[in-house]
Amino acid sequence: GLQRDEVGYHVQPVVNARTLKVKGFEGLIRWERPNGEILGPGLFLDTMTKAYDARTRPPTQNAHRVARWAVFDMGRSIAFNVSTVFLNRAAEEGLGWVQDIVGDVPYNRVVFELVETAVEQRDGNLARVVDQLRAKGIRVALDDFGTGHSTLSRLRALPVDIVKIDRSFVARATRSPRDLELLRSMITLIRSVGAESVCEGIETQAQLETVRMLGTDSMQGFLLGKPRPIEA
Ligand code: G
Ligand code: MN
Repeated sequence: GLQRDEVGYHVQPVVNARTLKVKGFEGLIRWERPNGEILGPGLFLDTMTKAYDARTRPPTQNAHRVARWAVFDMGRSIAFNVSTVFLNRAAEEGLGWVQDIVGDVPYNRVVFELVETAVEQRDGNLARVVDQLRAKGIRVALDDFGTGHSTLSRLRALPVDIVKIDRSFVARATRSPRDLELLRSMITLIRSVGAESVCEGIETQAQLETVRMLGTDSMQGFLLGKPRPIEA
């Protein structure tokens, strides 16, 4: 698939919860197979990164083109997912890899989302590399907040700009008062540490209205836009 150039980034809009305007895009890796099937990273990323580069460098196929397209409109940003395992190692080699991913897009339009992988590890150099990125004006997001390792200790350890609340919390918030209060508290907590909150997985009008009512900064989800190729 890599050799046939079938692997690349699609984009999904991130929307300002107050103005409902698109404020940026998240790049999401997809394998478009010749039979029309579109595979998400869960099905191939581990295998691919091993084949692609022993250091599990994030793949960069059409990344530059996608990044340039995303930030064409004034003020919009492009986000890429990077694994904390990769970042821990990358702390040693400077920030050359940043340009490998985003090309010549200005740093202040770039977001890196820290995603947890299955590999259990200690944070080590993570805080240092987050500082290095932020010193360049790159924003850093904590992805899937509330699940796995992406939780309060991470928020304590890392001075992130953005926290993305996992979609499981959004899905439940419209179902019970307890879950609603949990989501409200997460949004408040994120604001109180000076970060911007993003509610992920907005699929219904009720979820959209709920997270706006709770005062989240940004929203993302199928209702607002599914991941699509930039051509679409
Ligand atoms: O871990 P991260 O938050 O980066 O995951 C993004 C993934 O979530 C993408 O693969 C995307 O297809 C998926 N996704 C985006 N929006 C929605 C949504 O509204 N509902 C569901 N179920 N998945 C979504
Ligand atoms: Mn993400």
